[in-house]
Parts: sequence; C-alpha cells; structure tokens
Amino acid sequence: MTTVPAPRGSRPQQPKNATTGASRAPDPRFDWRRIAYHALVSRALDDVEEATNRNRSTVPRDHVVLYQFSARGHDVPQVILGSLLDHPRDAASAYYRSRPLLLSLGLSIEDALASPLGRSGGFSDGRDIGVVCNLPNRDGPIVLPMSGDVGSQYTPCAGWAQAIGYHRDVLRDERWSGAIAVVLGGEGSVATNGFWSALTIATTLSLPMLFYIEDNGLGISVPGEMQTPGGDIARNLQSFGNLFVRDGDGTDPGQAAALLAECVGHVRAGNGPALVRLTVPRLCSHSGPDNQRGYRTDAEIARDLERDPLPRLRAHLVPAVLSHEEWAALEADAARDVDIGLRAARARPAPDPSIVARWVYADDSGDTPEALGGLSRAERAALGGTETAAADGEMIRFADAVRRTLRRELAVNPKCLVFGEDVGRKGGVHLVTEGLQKQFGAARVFDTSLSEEGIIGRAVGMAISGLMPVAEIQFRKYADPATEQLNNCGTLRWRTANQFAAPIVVRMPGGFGKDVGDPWHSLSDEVRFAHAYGWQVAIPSNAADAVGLLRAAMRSPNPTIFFEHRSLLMTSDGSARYPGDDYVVPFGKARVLRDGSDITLVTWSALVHRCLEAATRFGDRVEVIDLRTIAPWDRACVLGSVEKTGRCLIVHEDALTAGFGAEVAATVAQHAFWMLDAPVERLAVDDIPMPYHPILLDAVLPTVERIAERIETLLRA
Ligand SMILES: Cc1ncc(C[n+]2csc(CCOP(=O)(O)OP(=O)(O)O)c2C)c(N)n1
Repeated sequence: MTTVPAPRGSRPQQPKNATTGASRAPDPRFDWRRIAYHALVSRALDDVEEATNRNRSTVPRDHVVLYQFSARGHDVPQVILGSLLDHPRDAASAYYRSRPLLLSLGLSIEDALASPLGRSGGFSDGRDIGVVCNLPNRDGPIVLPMSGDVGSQYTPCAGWAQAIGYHRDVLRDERWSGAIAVVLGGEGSVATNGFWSALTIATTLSLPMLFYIEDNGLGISVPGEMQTPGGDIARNLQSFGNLFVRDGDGTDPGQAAALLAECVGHVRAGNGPALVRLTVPRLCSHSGPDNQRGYRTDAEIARDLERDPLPRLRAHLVPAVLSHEEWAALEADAARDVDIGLRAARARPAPDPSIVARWVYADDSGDTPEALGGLSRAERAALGGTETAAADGEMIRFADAVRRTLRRELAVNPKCLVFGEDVGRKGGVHLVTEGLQKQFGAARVFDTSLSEEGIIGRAVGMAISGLMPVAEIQFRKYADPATEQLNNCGTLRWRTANQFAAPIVVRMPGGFGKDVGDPWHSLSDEVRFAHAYGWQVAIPSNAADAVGLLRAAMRSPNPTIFFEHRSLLMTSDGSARYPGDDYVVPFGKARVLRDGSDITLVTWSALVHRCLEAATRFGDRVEVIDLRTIAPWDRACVLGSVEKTGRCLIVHEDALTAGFGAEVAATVAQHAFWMLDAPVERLAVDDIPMPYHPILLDAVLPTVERIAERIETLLRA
C-alpha cells in the first residue's frame, strides 16, 4: 500500500484493516475496462461542467449548470462499487456526488447532463437541481430518489433493505434473494440523525445494507474531526454490534476493489450490514459557488491533487489489463460519448411550465405511466371498496374501528405492513394494534427502534419497493423528529416528475385527552400537514369515518396522514356503527351532520361533537359540517352551505394563528363574500400550548359554552 499525504481535516491514510495494497494485480473478477470507461466519462462530465461554469460570461446562459457539484476524486472507487451492484433488486441511496455510481448503473450520458442543465426529462424534468438524482431502473439496480438534505438518504435505504426480506420471505418472491441496499454518504453525513437511525435499524435487524462512507476530510469547510472524534467513523465503529467494518484508501483501486468486494460479499451472503469508509480527495470546491479560499490553502489543494485516483487507476490497469493504446482509446471514447451526450442534452427542450403543477398528487386517470412505488393501479382496483355503509353494523369505538380496518387490510393485502414504537408486542400505547402481531406475525406487524425519522424513512423505502406501509407515530408531537422524511415523502412524486412515489399511511394520535392535556401528548397542529406538499390529511370525528378514511388511505396512490384524536379513541363521542369491511370514504368529501338555516359551523375531529351539542340550543338554525379531511378539503360543501346560511363560524382545536380555519375563512371571504350577513369568524385555541391541569385545559379549548356564545353573537349580527 502506498503512503499518501493526509489532507487537512482527515486522518492518516493508512487504515488499520486495509488488507490489500496498490501493488496487487488487478482483480480479474472485475470488468476493469468498463470501470475505467465510466470513471473517464465521469471525469469528462465534470470537466465540461466546470469549464462551462468558469466561462460563464462567454457561454450561453442555458449551457451553464446553475448549481454544480463535482464528483472529481470520488469517482474511481464509486464506479468500482457500482460494478458490484449487479442484482436486479439492488438499490442504492445516493448522494450529490454519486453521478459516477449512477453511470455505472445505467444512467445515460445525455440524462447525466440534461438534469443539471435543467432540460426536460432526466431526474426531475427540470424541477430539482441536477445532482439530486434517482434512477428508476425497472429491471436493474435502482437508485432511490435522493433528497437535498444531508443524512436523509439513510433511513429510506434501510427501508429498502428491510423490504428485501419481506418480499423474499413473506411474499415468497425469490427474485429478491441476494439483493442488497447500499447507501452513500460523506464523512460529514455521519453526524446526522439519519445515519444513526439507519445504523440502528440495520444492525438490530441484521439487514442486507452497506454503508459506503466517502471520506474527503471536509464537509463544506468543516473538518472530519468535527463529525466524529478523530475523524474516522470506521475506527470509531469497530466495536459496534453486528456491523462488519472496513476502512481503506479509496485512491488505491486495488485496495478499494478488495474492500468493496469484501463488504458487498458479506452483505449479499446474508451476514448482516457492513460499513466501509474509503478516504478520497475532493479535487474541487464543495460546489460551483464555493471558492475554498477561506478554509483550504494552495498547498492543501495541491496535496490532494497528488492523490487523484484516476492516474492511479491507469497505473493499476496499464499495462496489466489494458495496453497504453487501449487506455488512450477509452479516453477518446469517453470524450466522444460525452460530446455526443452534451449536444443531445443541449438540444432537449426546456421543461414545460404548463405542467409544473402536475404530480404533486398522483394523476390516477391512467393516462400517465405508473410511478415506481406503492401498489399498482391494478392491485388497488382489485382491492375494491364501497362508499355505501353496511346497514345495522354494531356500535364500535374509534380505536376498535382502526384496529378492525387494519386487521381486514392485513388479511386482504399481503403487501400491507403495520409498525411503530410499541405497536407489535404491546399492541400500541393506545392498544389500537392490540392482537395484530399475534395474528399476522412479527414480519408484518412489528415494533421499531425509537426513531421517528427511522419509522418514516423506512416506510418510504418500503413503499418504493412496492409495499403498503402503515406507520404509527406514537403521539402527534413526536412526528417532529420525522419532519424531514415526511416533507421529502410528500414531494417525492413531484420532484421526480412522476417516476417515483411513496404512498405511505402515517397514523398519529393527538389532541386533548379525555380530562387531561399537556404540550407533548395533546398537540394537534394538523395544519402543518395540510401545508406540506403532496400529503392527504384525514382527521375523522367518529369510528365509521375512521374505517372509511383509513381504508381509502391504504388504497390511495398518495401518502396520507391519518389523525386519531385521543379523546375519541375510547369514548362514546368517537363511537359509531361499523360501516363494513369494504367501506371507503373518499377524500375531500365533507359531511353535513345537521342542517340549519342561519349559520354554518365548519369543524373537524373532536370538536365536531362540541359543535353538535352547542348547535342543539338554536333549534334548526345551525348547520354543522364535519370536514373529515383537510387535504383535500370540501370547498364546495362549505361554500354551498354559507351561500344558504349567510354566516360562517369555523371551530378547531389547533392554534388560531394560521390554523386551518384561516384557510377556510379566506376561501369563504373570497368566494361567498356577497352572501355574508356577518364576518366570517374562527373559534380556536388562542396560540397557547396545551396545558396539563383540567382547569387550564378547559380555559383554552373551545367549550360547548363558548361555541354557543359565539353562535349567539353571530346570529345577532
Ligand atoms: C440537513 C442539511 N444540512 C446542511 C446541508 C448543507 N450541506 C450540503 S453538503 C454539506 C456538507 C456535507 O459534507 P460531506 O457529507 O462530508 O460530503 P462531501 O460534500 O464532503 O462529499 C452541507 C453542510 C444540507 N444539504 N442538508
């Protein structure tokens, strides 16, 4: 093994367990010609982009990559890794310097350039920056849709890794045997929650997952010592349970190939997860706009240039595998192909602005190809469903309704999984999933580690693999750590221009308890999910709607937040007649619970029952509408009612300021202005967190008394 100078911010390049050296002959199991070609193509792509960017003033603006990241220096070991991903069900979860890997998995040069140039097609049809990549290879290894947040790539990859076992062992699909999931990340990314969450999932469940850490010693400018003590994550993880760890020099092709083959072999053989850290130089600035000046000296930059892995690859292969002429011919091929690809990419049209709003939600009309992820249209159609509630169903409680629906869907849909903290053995802290693990087994109904990011990220990876995950977040407030994964899940279809989708269902109890509240277990804040792109939000007020909406969610091509109000779970308020095993309630259809002539009350969830009680004091003057879903929401129903009554009061539990009531009020004010006899009003919690003591709780919540008072005032207006 050669000794190479260490860049600032990284440890010496003599890893303890690097077992091979540059002097070893090229391993004949590798297709070195292909590896060299992809490395050369990658380098030529970086050359083109960087040169164009340097000459911004002289090249046409639409030839410039507006946000450029280079893989220069990371390229050689990445294409070696890519050459080991040869199973049709392998998946890679990529990073913004992962283009070399994508090339080795089949990304065309034209797409590789069209995406950063913002042209139509490619990763996102011009919607996302060109390094935020994906590859929906239907017959080969796929690249999971990347997100821009560092660390967010890890837990969806763990989801894919867990799904491999599910497809193989539960669904008995042998095509998944021997598949693995590989995640790529820099040494900066090992400090993120996502890294640790995925590491916990992969090691506790012994998943077929490889963590590939490309350590270039720098985040943007922050040295690796700030990300993990001593700057070497592999050394620090040596004693981590159930993790095979390797550490080496990524600029040495012989060593990189040996270590990567060893790790991939370990994971593919079913021996559990592995982590390999390879040191690489960053032969470029962090990104186009970064000039490195504040944090890197010329000497350091020059030292890194000496560690360029491309000349080392050449030295490794010529003359052992390729003659000088053959290497030169490969260089010429790469240059020619990149030139052809560049012309083709530049000739592509700009993205079409008339369709920029498409695919925030699924276009289920059948006109568009199906995205990769979730149940197919045919599978969803086969599950069927009816909007007619069964007559004479017995009274059931809200919690029983959810359990019964999950049970039924688990029975009829083998791709359905239910999981979350304490969901398996205990049956959930609210006992909503009680008995399901016993009935369906721990592969389908299971406990997770205590990481909400892990729960949602894993669900996303599973959904992309074609499963129907139903994840539970123990309480609404504890969705906070999963915010990044939730937001990225919601935008996934749009930002991949309908190439990928992750229709998951996220159940979360929240809101005030029967006689008790607090800032942690009683948050509702449902408006956040209405504001998040791409999500459907169901917030039912009773057991029958819970059955219908949960089933609709589990057969939907879009992700859904399913809100279970704590005060409804076990009470008579939340109880209703069981509407049947196939009952579905379509999203965006409100229910008029009570007709009235002089005022419309718009409400949802637990406050529906308080509104109904208050309404009875005014004879037949108050119309009560239960929205049932707030994304989408039934504008037509509300506007039609207000046109009739001339007054509107919106009542909700979430904070007043920018609560969902503000959206309803603005819509009514705009579209029913000329019909109004009084100002549109809202009654909600006055921007105060939920308090604990019942007296305080009563002081903040809209009570029946307060609702009635407000109705009274409005009726007098
Ligand atoms: C959650 C999040 N925080 C911050 C950033 C901004 N950011 C982008 S890349 C980066 C450094 C990542 O370093 P590393 O993982 O070592 O990768 P490298 O760029 O060195 O390849 C930062 C801070 C981000 N994209 N996402």
